[in-house]
Amino acid sequence: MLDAFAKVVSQADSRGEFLSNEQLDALTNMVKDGNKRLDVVNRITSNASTIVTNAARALFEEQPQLISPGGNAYTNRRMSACLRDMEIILRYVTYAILAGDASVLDDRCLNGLRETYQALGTPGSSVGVGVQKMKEAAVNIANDPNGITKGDCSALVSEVAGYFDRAAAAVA
Ligand code: PEB
Repeated sequence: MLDAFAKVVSQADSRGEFLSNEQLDALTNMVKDGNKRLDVVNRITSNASTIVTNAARALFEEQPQLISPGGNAYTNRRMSACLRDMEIILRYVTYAILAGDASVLDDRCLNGLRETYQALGTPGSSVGVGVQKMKEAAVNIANDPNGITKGDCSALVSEVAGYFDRAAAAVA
């Protein structure tokens, strides 16, 4: 598992080079915007159950076959497995946001997930739709101007969106 700092160290070391100015500049910017990053993680984390529940509800509204008899989220057992999966994915996305690097999400969550869903007969594309819905909610929460000093969060928000897109693409 890497974070943005460990990543540049490993890249530089594999070439036996000192850190480049570009690498140091990028990390300096990351440190400067560190409070924004922690705020976004905090906001998503504190709203995790709402994000998961609303995304699942919207998914089942669009794809009611999932909760009809024989559907992949029919029965309490499958429904709770489904909500749990969405929560796991959201949790790893928050780790990636904090680390500023996708490797924790890739290595501990997404690696092999597509094959797991294929083996279970769970429609990965539907999981992908659920993840996209969590993305919309998380981005709205991150961009909410209430209760914070206003600033430019566009780069951070597109990084956040990118982790959700990565998760959705890994299973769809
Ligand atoms: C991945 N999901 C399920 C299983 C596993 C995962 C390993 C099988 C074992 C179990 O049931 O617990 N586990 C999960 C994950 C990690 C992990 C992400 C990452 C570290 O360790 N059903 C739907 C929706 C979707 C869904 C499309 C959006 O209709 C999910 C939610 N996942 C779902 C369901 C099951 C499952 C298991 C229904 C149960 C499948 C079954 O037993 O029939």
